Amino acid sequence: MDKRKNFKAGFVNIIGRPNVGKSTLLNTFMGEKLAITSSKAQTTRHRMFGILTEPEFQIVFSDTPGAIDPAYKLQERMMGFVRNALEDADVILFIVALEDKNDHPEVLEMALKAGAPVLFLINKTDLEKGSQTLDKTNYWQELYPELEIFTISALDKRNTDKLFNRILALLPEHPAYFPKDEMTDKSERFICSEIIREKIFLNYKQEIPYSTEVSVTSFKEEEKIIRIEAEIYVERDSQKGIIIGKKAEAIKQVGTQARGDMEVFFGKKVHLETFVKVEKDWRKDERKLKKFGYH
Ligand SMILES: Nc1nc2c(ncn2[C@@H]2O[C@H](COP(=O)(O)OP(=O)(O)OP(=O)(O)O)[C@@H](O)[C@H]2O)c(=O)[nH]1
Ligand SMILES: [Mg+2]
Repeated sequence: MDKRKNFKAGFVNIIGRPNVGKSTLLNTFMGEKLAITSSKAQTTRHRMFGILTEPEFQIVFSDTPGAIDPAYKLQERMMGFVRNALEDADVILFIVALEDKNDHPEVLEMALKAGAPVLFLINKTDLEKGSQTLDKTNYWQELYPELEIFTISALDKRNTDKLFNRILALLPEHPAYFPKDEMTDKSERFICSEIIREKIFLNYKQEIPYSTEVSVTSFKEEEKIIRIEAEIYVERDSQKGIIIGKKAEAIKQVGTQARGDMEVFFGKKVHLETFVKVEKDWRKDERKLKKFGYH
């Protein structure tokens, strides 16, 4: 008997405003920290696949940047990734966060027009005060009576199994898109640069995280250790000083935290060296954006 008969596979794309929990949900489904997350908006800048393969199915989840009105070229590129994710979806997971006052229905409208089934997720229900979850559910159900709504907590895994089963039911019969041992479309270098970026989002305030880009320039795996070199780019000289910090303590902290996460991810000892450089106004520069992988 052909074991692949009835095999299901498809693209399940996670869309929503910044900071609603898209990357956290991807990690919850993957059972692994693949995408970086932070309490600051616009942490994710690229589309990233999380590929989950079982004997009966393969789900290709897509994490995407938060949907916004782009103000500069980097954000235009980020919105391009969101549009692509709307176009090739077999299932769209549209997320809002329980506490957000304005859910920007225009993004939902875009998702509903895309043609794939949309599951509407109200996330962060673990933070509920009073009857917030029910109120928000009723509000959206009245506006869109056909909408299939799930109230979840990506962090506490509340109702995520129920959601997962619904996704599986919607998945089309199709052969696998990726080899079964592949977990993402992104390289080890990309994952490392993202881990460093996450620590920058964690450790610095205001414009610094948004002015920073990271590139892994060397990744050498030896028997017992991985040796990684990374360049951290900022937009101005003054920002370079802030990233490094007094007696280089700030950059050391970023390095230590990033190395810790890399060791968990690769299950191996990591040696990490970072270099801070200035790439003047890279966020607005077409050529520099291309160099950093924003096509
Ligand atoms: N309490 C609670 N916090 C959550 C939940 N899901 C995500 N968060 C937190 O919300 C913040 C944003 O989460 P992310 O997963 O980075 O959000 P995102 O939608 O990917 O954000 P962008 O990449 O900026 O668009 C982080 O601090 C998460 O820990 C949840 O279910 N409950
Ligand atoms: Mg994200």
